[in-house]
Amino acid sequence: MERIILHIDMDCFFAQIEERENPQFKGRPLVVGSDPKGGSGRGVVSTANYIARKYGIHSALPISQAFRLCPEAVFLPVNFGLYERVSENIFGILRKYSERVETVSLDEAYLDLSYLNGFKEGEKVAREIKNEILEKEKLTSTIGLGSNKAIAKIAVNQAKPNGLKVVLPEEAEAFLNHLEVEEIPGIGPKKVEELEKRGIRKVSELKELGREKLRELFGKAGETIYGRIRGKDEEEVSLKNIIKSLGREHTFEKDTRDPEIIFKVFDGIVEYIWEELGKKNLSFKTLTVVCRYQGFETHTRSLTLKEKERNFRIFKRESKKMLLKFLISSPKLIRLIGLRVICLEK
Ligand code: TTP
Ligand code: MG
Repeated sequence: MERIILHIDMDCFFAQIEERENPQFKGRPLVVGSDPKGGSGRGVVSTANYIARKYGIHSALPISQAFRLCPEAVFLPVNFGLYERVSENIFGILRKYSERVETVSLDEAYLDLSYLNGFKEGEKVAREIKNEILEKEKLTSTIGLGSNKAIAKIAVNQAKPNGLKVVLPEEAEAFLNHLEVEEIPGIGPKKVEELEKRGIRKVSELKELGREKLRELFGKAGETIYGRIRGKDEEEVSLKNIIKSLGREHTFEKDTRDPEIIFKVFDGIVEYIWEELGKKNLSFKTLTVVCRYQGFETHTRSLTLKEKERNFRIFKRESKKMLLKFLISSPKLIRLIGLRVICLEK
């Protein structure tokens, strides 16, 4: 059966909420993130509004660099609680339009609209969703519509900001052929580089590689990529109830390798996240530890449990094991550590 999949992603989410709350900053470049401290701050940018992006400022850029690029920008701290409340309101609106809603992050979701009668109706619903969010929350969003999740997501990336893009099933193949390989979800920067060495830039060129070659290049994911670039992506809009990911990071005032300092900070992070899980009555399923070494080289390690879990000892033990591996595997000084958790309903 032909599916109608909608992907929605809010535009510069944290920054747009701050603009709404602080109308006096309208029209100015605005950056949400850690304190730039006049250029000596050591954290990163969470996000920037589209005016600030013109200066080259983007998510995950060191805040000191953002300050250098545009010292006159408005710099605001992250008010996570507020963004979470707004996110819940938005998801509430989305759930009126489909029983199948998969929330991917605070500002992003997939809806299965296959119950509708064709893409014309799908487009109408997409407009209604955009309008309702704008009316109720005063926020703009971007929506992509396609016959699977990958196409819907690519459509969103192309239509940003405040856009709506529909890729009809009969247009899908031509649409995909024209893309650069990095536009395909699942093909990261490292793979893009490898492919480029083989002279492959466009999806149409990638299609010339057979199944076997793709499996060699991408491992297990090769099969998924093989289908995806041909417009076949069977992945369902999941009802797994991944509610959200919770995370916290810490940038040390000075790069360090002192285990006492590092583990003291990490214990604080572990306890903070555990408390948040408790307050929201959530279980955890995936733990990701982030470690950024001196010079900004950033690595992550993840553990996904077979079953969702609610045991603090496991939570703490597994997180610390991953952090320890970072300490052992490199002699470099550490700049930042963090922990992110994918949570599920109890
Ligand atoms: P995104 O949807 O990736 O970005 P965005 O909504 O700010 O901008 P866009 O219009 O391109 O969608 O992420 C949603 C929010 O998540 C973002 O507003 C801030 C937060 N975030 C971070 O804190 N750090 C990050 O590195 C990224 C990518 C996002
Ligand atoms: Mg967004």
